[in-house]
Amino acid sequence: MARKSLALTLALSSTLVVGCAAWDRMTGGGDSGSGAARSATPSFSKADRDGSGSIEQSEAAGLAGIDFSSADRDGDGKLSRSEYEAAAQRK
Ligand SMILES: [Ca+2]
Ligand SMILES: [Ca+2]
Repeated sequence: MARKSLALTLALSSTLVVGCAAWDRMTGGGDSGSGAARSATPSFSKADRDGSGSIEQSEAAGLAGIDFSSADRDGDGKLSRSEYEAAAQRK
């Protein structure tokens, strides 16, 4: 009985680890691999990693030269293309 639950625990935790790694890859992996950090602000279409048509705060977090709170002029919690481009030029 004990052995069975241990195996189950192991299976669950390895599933979690794999799931987190996959999620990290999907979401861009946070700040790992920022070795190519340049000061140039990427184009809107590059910055919009999920293709939703706007830059969410999580997408803006990894962008050089973007101060999200001042860039979000209308305060809707995301940057439209015009908000993003204005902020990119303003720096
Ligand atoms: Ca987006
Ligand atoms: Ca906005």
